[in-house]
Amino acid sequence: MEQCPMSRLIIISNRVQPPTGEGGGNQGGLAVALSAALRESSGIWFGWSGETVDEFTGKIDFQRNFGVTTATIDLEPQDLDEYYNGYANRTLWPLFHYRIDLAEFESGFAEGYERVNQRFADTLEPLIEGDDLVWVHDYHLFPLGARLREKGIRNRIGFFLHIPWPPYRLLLSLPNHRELVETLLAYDVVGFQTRDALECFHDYVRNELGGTIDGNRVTVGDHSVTAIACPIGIDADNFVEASQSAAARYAHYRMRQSTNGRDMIIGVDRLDYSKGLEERFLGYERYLSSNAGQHGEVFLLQIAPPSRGDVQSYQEIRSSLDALSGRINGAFADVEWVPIRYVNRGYPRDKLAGIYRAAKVGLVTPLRDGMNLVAKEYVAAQDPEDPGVLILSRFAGAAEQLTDALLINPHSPEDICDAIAQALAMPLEERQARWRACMDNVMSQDVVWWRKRFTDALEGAAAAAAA
Ligand code: ADQ
Repeated sequence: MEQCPMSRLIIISNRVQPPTGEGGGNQGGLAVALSAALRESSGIWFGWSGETVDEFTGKIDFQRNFGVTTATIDLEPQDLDEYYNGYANRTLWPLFHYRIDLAEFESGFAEGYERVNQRFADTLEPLIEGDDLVWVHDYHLFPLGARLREKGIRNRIGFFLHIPWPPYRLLLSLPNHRELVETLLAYDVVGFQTRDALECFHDYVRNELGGTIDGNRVTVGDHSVTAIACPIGIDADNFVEASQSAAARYAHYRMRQSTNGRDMIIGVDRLDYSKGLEERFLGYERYLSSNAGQHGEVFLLQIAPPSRGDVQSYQEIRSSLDALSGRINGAFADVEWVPIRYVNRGYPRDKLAGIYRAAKVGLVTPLRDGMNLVAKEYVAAQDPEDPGVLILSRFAGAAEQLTDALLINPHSPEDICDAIAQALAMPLEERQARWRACMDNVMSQDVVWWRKRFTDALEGAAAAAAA
């Protein structure tokens, strides 16, 4: 049993995912890990309920599920438009994923974002006590720490960014970028997924804020913050277990039956333009064009549940993928074989684990990704005796850790095509060696390791400040 954190933990994220069962049920790995930490420290998970009301009241709905207390507030429809669909997902998300062409800069969005962060701070403040550790998550809530400080909160407050941090010059295109970045100085610890993201943050601090970097300490004027790379992992033991569950074995068996001896390539992603799905389909199309002998021998199963459907760029990527998969299937399919099975829905974790295990190749090709947990799940689900091959974009955060995957440039259809050919022909010994190296990392730097690394830094930073 890992040691309990001494202080009560308060976690804040845009949405709250309460546990659905003792073992986590179908909760994602992140929610399972955070729930475990909250349970051990009798903490609280605070965030938006997902519901809207005509007028914001600040009323907090407390619930307790499987030992975890959640506290949620309802927002107004205008908040949803400006803060969530607006600034978070139409301004920050595209810009932080290097898609300045898709980023929309509306002053109304920025105002709504500030308003909601203020609302979070106002409603959260009375819940914070004594030496609670406060841990804020992701790009929806950059300013929350600063707003809490303004209200006199002196507790240790940390921030973890799940998405990439953009290069310095790219960030300059965000109106009020300086104001946004400066709010990070209110935290005791700021965590990034990768060294690359951390270095981009350092560049901004040096060039734009005139700050200095000394090891983990970033100093601007009389403010100092600990900034670390702290890559998130999956709940690896739990996922390995899930991949051997009855549901997974059944899914695996059904999948093998339906593949008819064909090799399966798997892709699993939220339907998002950052995931490189169009480029993936084009890379696979190139593979089909240049490997006629493989027609009927291989297929791509792409699982992509729609997300953020209120945002236009998400509607566009969806119709573009519909067209592209239709075109490729129309060009290559015959009466007994369809090259792409394209599925727009989610699956329970157990079943997903069984499907991963049945796939010879895991194709994970985001154009940019903070980490990408699918890559790690694919590795964890493999049969050690006969593992599949992970093809991974060098622009996913996971590429810093899974260096024995086949690393590719997701913008290049040729790279994807060559990697598929290499993966399908890879001898067993090489597959095992590459998988073992990836698996060692997935197991040792799992989600509990990540959580502990972050909360230890948060406790340590406070000790340093007090010394
Ligand atoms: P996401 O962009 O959502 O997360 P990712 O890390 O791949 O991306 O996590 C997706 C999760 O959803 C995985 O656990 C996956 O199994 C699950 N999922 C996807 N499709 C599914 C389906 N059809 N059915 C069931 N489950 C499905 C953001 C950042 C990432 C970062 C994570 C965590 O964008 O870079 O890794 O947060 O920090």
